[in-house]
Order: sequence, then C-alpha cells, then structure tokens
Amino acid sequence: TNSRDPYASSFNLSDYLQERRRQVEVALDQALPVIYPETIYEAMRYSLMAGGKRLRPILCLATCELAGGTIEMAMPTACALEMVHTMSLIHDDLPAMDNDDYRRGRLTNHKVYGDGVAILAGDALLTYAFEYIACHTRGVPAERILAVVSDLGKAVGAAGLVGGQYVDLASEGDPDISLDTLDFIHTHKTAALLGVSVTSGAILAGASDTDIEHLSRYAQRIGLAFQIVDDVLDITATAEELGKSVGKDLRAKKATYPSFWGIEESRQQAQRLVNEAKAELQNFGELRQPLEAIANYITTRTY
Ligand code: GRG
Repeated sequence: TNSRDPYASSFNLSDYLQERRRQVEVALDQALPVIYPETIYEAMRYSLMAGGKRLRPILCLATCELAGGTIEMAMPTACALEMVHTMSLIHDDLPAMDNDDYRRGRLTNHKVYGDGVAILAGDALLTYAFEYIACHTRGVPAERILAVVSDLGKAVGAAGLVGGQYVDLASEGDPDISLDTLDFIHTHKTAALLGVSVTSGAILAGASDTDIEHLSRYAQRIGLAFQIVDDVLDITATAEELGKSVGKDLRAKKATYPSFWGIEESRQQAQRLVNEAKAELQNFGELRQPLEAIANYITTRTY
C-alpha cells in the first residue's frame, strides 16, 4: 500500500494533517489576493496566513469525504470556516476583549495595524466567508449550500460564538461562575464552530439526517474535550514557565474546567468525551479514520 494514502490500513494522522493543512493553505492563499485598498487585505492575510492547526477546515474536508463527497466540493466552506475562526481570534485579542499582544507566535493584528484596521479586517473576513461559500462552491446543489450558509450564520452569531463570548465577557472575574455557565461559554465559543465544521462537510456531500446527527454529536463532544484540554494546557504550560507546582490556586484566575475538577479529573473528563465522540462514528466505514484519529489527537496534543 501507498504510505501516503490516508486510507491505507496504517493510517498516519500526522501525514494526513500535514497534507490537508498544505491544501488548505494553498486554497486560502488563492482565496484572498491583495488589491486596493491594500492595507485591509494585508491585515486580513496577516492573521489568516499566520499558521494555526487548520483544524476546522480539515474537519470539514474529512466529513465531506466520509459522506461520499470530494475535497473540491468542501474547500470553499473549509476556507470560510478558517476565515471566521481567524476573525474571532482577531477580535478576541483586541484591547476591549482579551487584550493580547501575541497570537500564533506573532504580534496580534491590532498591535501591527492598530485597533481600527483590526476591527475592519475581522469584519471583512467574516463577511467574505459567507460570500466565498455562496460564490465559489461548485458541484453542489444550491439547497445544500443554503443549508451550510444558514448553519454557519447560526453558529457564529448571538446563538453561537458571539453569545458565548458575551457570556464570557459578562462573567469575567466572577468567582462564583457555575459549571453550567462555563459549559454554556464553551459550547458556544468553541464547540459551535467545530460543530458546523463537521456537519457542513457532510451536508455538502448529501449525507442523511441520521449521519449528520451522529457527526453533530461527535463534534459537540470533541469541541468540549478540546476546550477542557486547552484549559489544562494553559495551566500546565504556565505552571512550567513559572516553575510552580500545578494544582494550587486554580480558582484565582478566570474560571476554567481545572478550577472545578482539578487537572487529573479534567483530563479524565476530556478522555470520556473523546470516547463518546468516537462511539458516534461506529457505523461509518474506513473513511472514519481521520475523525477517529483527530478525536484521539485532542487528548494527546501538547499545544
Ligand atoms: C464571531 C462575529 C464574531 C465575533 C467574535 C471574539 C469573539 C466574537 C469570539 C471569541 C471566540 C474565541 C476566541 C474562541 C476560542 C476558540 C479557540 C479554542 C481558539 C483556539 O483554537 P485553535 O487551537 O487555534 O484551533 P489555531 O491557532 O490552531 O487555529
């Protein structure tokens, strides 16, 4: 068998991710040429082309293939998901939000271009994402494209990302935040976009409602597991940097899963969610391997 074939029996996730990431980078690069007024396009590209795991586009491509579609059918949507994700990071880093200076190993957008341009670059990426799906998707019936546009809108707006970010902002510094509120924040801030990343690929390929339902449950679980692991990594990385022992004073900063459960229990919860996610894939064939491996990767990743 060809070792580069992602569906060969010895599936290699790292090769698979690397190849898909490369394809996504090429598509993103082509999607956004620099024209007049150059600065806004450059600011959009500065964050869009800054690397990152490209997990959302890769999930979309994987479920499109899983449901019998092609990479080409899903690539515009895959790019749009990364545009939306990137704009959410640009806005999240602004002084009025998290006020971060670094992202993906480089200065944040507003640190380079200023707050005004960063806000506009985010707005432009958000709107271009929808335009891009609508205008560039080929070989897919219009009603499926419409369903994807509609699902993405729902996942990003007040019923999704924005709603989660709002509750996060509103509960900042609240030492009594409940586990339900924390779940709300993350199911909206993180799991919603991961969810539509997974279901949109399947919708474009014409998957059945039952298959989409299973994939949606898979996505919700990996989304939450992803966030729990993110919280754990935040603490373990910071603790290592500061040379502190892990596990004390976890409630002092903002509420995280480890502040409720501690590090070990958080890791176990994430593992449980990953196992549940994989169980949703039972009835899919060989092509479920990437999704299974991505689920496993979520609890083993170190960054
Ligand atoms: C969406 C209209 C609109 C506005 C933005 C600021 C905001 C509303 C939402 C914040 C969303 C946010 C920052 C969620 C956190 C998501 C998350 C887990 C990011 C890290 O994702 P990775 O690890 O990052 O996939 P890379 O860099 O690898 O892509």
